[in-house]
Amino acid sequence: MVDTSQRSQSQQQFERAQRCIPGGVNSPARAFGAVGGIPPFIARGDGPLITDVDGNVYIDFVGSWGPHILGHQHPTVVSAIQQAVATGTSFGAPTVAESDLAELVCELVPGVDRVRMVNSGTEATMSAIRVARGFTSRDRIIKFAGCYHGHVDSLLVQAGSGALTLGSPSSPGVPAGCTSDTLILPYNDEGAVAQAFSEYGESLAAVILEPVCGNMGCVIPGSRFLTTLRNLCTDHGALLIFDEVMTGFRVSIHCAQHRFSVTPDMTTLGKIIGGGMPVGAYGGRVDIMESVSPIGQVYQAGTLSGNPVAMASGYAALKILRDEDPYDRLEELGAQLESGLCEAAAAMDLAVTVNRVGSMLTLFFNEGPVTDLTSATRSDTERFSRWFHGMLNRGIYVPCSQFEAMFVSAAHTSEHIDRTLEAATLTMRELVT
Ligand code: KE4
Repeated sequence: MVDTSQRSQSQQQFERAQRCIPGGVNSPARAFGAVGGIPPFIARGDGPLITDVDGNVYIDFVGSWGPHILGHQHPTVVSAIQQAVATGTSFGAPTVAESDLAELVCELVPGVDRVRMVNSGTEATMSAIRVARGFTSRDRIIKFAGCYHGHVDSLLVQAGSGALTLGSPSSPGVPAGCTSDTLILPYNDEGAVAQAFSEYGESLAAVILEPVCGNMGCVIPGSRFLTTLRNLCTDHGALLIFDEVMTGFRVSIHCAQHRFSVTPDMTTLGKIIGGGMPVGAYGGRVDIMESVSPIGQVYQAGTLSGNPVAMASGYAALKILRDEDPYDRLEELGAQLESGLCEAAAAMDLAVTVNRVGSMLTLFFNEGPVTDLTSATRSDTERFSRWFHGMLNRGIYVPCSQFEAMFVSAAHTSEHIDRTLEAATLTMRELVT
């Protein structure tokens, strides 16, 4: 058993960081708030491994929360970044690299015929919502409980008192007016969607969702859910937006929209599209995207959008995914991990549910099934915290929340999965004793 519980350098760095950065982190998800303890400060990544400042090595199933489907420091991606940075970093002017990546995205994503690059998934979803509202001249939007689309004001919203009431802000600092046109529905609830359309249909600008949810843990769309949304949006003139920031190029080289055979009107992208560099994107039908400035009236802009270094990184990563097609192997590794976790838990009569699509999966401490936020939040989060620390101390780095997804990369091997399952068995045994 590897004991990586010694984290003195990380502790010092965490104390230092907290003196100048809120919570010591630049994104709350990293602060271990849900599990407690000191987050390891990471010094480097190599393939499927990360090493912290105390020299502890971990098998990484976070992958920077999704971008590293190829593993850390893929040589071709690193080389593309080095070559790009050798000619400058940013010009605030058009570059060839932007067209290279845009053409590849339009080639790979069925519902994208025009695409605008931005710098994060949040920027992508914020922009897509504005474009949908501008294109339809409507204000109301539907989102689903448990789906996260970044820290966009209109999407930081909690369900109103009644099932069909418009939302109220879920964060201080968001004015009620920003969320008063946002309706929150239960994920996978086709009846609630049909009722919402019958009540609000002609005033709806868009429906936005994660086609496979990763932000309440991995939750899979029911067999008719995406098709139902597609048909209702078409019938009522609302735009269907797939937030594929997490699923894009993760569950298929052609995204979830290809895997589930439902084409949205707009798609938002992030994470993998940047190959580890800050890139987001939104795109869709030509008629919709031609409403975007400078050719259209909907304004959206960004100093570093389409940054040539980030473009080169994303282009290299997507080309590898397209040309080397690791998806069958990602499926095999994901299946090996899923079945091993389920077998280990069953052997100890430990109540778990594993939801998986390809190389993204979540182990819920929950009898199951887990199909929406209500069922996901029935999970035993105290038991999850013990699981998390047991795995961390055995050199396995999983997401620090029950309500996130694990990611397997093309750099993982069957041996890495076997080592992970050995650690899982030891950790689960601790949970049941
Ligand atoms: P960013 O602004 O963090 O690049 O993307 C926001 C976003 C949008 N849509 C989906 C489906 C997402 O999953 C995300 C961000 N995901 C989280 C974790 N699940 C990022 C981690 C973090 O916030 O630090």
